[in-house]
Amino acid sequence: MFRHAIVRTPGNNFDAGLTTASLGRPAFERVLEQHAQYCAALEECGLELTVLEADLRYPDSTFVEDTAVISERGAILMRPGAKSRTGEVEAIRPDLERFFPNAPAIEAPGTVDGGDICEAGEHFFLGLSHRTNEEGAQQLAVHLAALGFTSSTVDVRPMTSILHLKSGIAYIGENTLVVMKEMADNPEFAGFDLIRVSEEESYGANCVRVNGRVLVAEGFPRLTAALEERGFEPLVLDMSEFRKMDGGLSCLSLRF
Ligand code: CIR
Repeated sequence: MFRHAIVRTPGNNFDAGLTTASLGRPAFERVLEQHAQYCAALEECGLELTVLEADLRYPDSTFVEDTAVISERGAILMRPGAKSRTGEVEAIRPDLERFFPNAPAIEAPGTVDGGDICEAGEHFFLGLSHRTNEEGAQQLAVHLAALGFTSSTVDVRPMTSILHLKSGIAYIGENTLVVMKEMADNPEFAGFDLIRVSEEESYGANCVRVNGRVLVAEGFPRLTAALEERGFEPLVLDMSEFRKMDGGLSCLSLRF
């Protein structure tokens, strides 16, 4: 059960963040609207929110998930791999320390974006990407082991359509992984029940289990139906403006 989430209001320079998507510029009014709907959805799932002020020094800082990995046994501060984002960790540190004093941190030359880290019960999948390097993943594995978790790496560097591991996979509880087609046959995931996401619905794979619900992006009817068939309760949200900046549902909050 999650009780709390940290989110950060997008700044009016949100469109100056990093992106590889060619979906056009996000419209700021709609960004704010969609962010407010996202926050309302988390509250509907029973979470109490800490809403941080926009931080114009870091246009991508609304994607708070990349700054930390939080488990029920403690938090670890990340070290995002994009230069323009490294400072986001210092910016959010005091807010995290209110809940998690003395959290260890990934150190240089290690880099890890929280979006590459997928918790699946007692095990964590650590994505190696253009943001998360092997040194960072090794450091994180040690911190997770100290908390009693196992971990293994999944190399997503050859997959050009995704930024992070969790752009293509989500653990939604009940031993179930939602996974994009390109990754579904990875032997790492063999012990899980898989919901395979077709290529056309690939963006939808970044969904998030929050207590009784699964947050899913709007526009992916087959995925939504597959979740319902298996007894999950989707909560559908319009993510169009975040998608334009390579963002998804998971990256907009830190949940604990
Ligand atoms: C970036 O490129 O870093 C941001 N524009 C998007 C980060 C999305 N984060 C995530 O999926 N965890």
